[in-house]
Amino acid sequence: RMNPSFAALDFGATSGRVIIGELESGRVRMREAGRFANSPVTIGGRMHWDVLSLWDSAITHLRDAVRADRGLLSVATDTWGVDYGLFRRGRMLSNPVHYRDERTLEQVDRVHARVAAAEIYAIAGTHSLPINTIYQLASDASEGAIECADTALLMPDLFTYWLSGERIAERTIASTTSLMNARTGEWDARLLQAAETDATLLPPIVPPGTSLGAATAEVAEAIGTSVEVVAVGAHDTASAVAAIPMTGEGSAFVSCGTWGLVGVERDEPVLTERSRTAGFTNESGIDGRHLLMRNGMGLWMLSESIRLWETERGPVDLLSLLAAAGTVDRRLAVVDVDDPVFQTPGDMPARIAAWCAERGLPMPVGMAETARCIIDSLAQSFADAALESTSLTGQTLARIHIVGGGSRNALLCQQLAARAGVPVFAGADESTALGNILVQARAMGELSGTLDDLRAVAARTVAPKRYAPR
Ligand code: LFR
Repeated sequence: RMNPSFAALDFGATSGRVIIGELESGRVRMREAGRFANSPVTIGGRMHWDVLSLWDSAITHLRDAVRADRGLLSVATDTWGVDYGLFRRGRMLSNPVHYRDERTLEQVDRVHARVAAAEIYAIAGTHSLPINTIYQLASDASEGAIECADTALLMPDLFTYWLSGERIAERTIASTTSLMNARTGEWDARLLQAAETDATLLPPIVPPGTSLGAATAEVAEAIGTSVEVVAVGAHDTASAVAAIPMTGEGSAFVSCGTWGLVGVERDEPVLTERSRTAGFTNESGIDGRHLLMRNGMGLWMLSESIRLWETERGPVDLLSLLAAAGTVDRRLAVVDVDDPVFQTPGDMPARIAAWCAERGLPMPVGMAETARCIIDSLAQSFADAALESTSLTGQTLARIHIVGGGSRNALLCQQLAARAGVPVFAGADESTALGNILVQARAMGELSGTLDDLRAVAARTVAPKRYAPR
């Protein structure tokens, strides 16, 4: 019979992908069936996700993939965290709001007046970022939008619903909301109340690896075949970490896309005041694992800089830019990449220069120096977070695994190894899609075993590249 294959719908903050994984002799052959831009739309001063266009692109690429690949058994979605759509009687009421929209800034204090940040941490284990669902729901409640809705579906669950007709909340994505009890993995009534949200608004939580049955007739017709729909680690970070061949104590991970998530995987959440004040958050992983990590800057500063240079002087070739950055030998400043000034869209190179000037530090001049300054600073922040996450869990850092787009950046990997003083293992760059596919394959009975067994398949699929600390 044909090799079984699985489709990952992997939606990132800047682009979406449909990736087909075919299982063959204990490894996954991955193929990108399509890639499309994820372009937020601002209307009336509010930034939205264009979910209909994302859905349409995903279905179109899935249909083309089905034509080329007859062995497709199932499909599963993963996305970024925290965002959601509001529904009433099965229909979406409005376009989901983008987490970078500033409507939640005024909600943080209002919510904290009902439940303190330290209490949220003790229950949900999440660091209080203004993007978190708890503040977004409070904003919707203050505008009367919650009253109109009977269901809120988190971003991946929204696509899962359109695919399958099933309304669920997958656990890894639920863990990004600040509304889920980190120990029990269930919604917390007190936190929901603090967001002025009725407990019935959010569907029941299901664990990653849950089969939801066949796709709807509408979807089957659109893509030209009948497939199963699976809920995997629906949070992209959980799927990315699932495919990291981590072994033993002292392993830290860096999942580097637009964001940089740096931390360790444990059997229990870490809900201490020390981890809270160190800025670490707890999120759910696969098979009941817990991810203790710092949620910070990733490639966003570099991609924002490139965006500006391209508007000013035309196309920028990333590889030549990185090569030029690698040859910079002037000592540059290390900037605090998590400073709020770098979080919003804008003239990143100018902000970096100003940040350095204000502190009497040498300013990077030109594209190569600016890129080098960003990469060195990012490597330093990853190294610090990796060391801190192992220290918070009583381990000694022995190695770092980096996955996602950042793992393709050799300069970043070298700098990370040098600054952390431990070897860095880079890859897979499409770790999120791989993790999605591995968990799907197991849910469909085509793979079996523990998370370690799935990771062995990941290691056979993409051999990590080693960078020595020099
Ligand atoms: C990474 C990610 C992070 C989350 C951020 C915003 O893609 O999922 O884990 O904090 O997006 O939702």
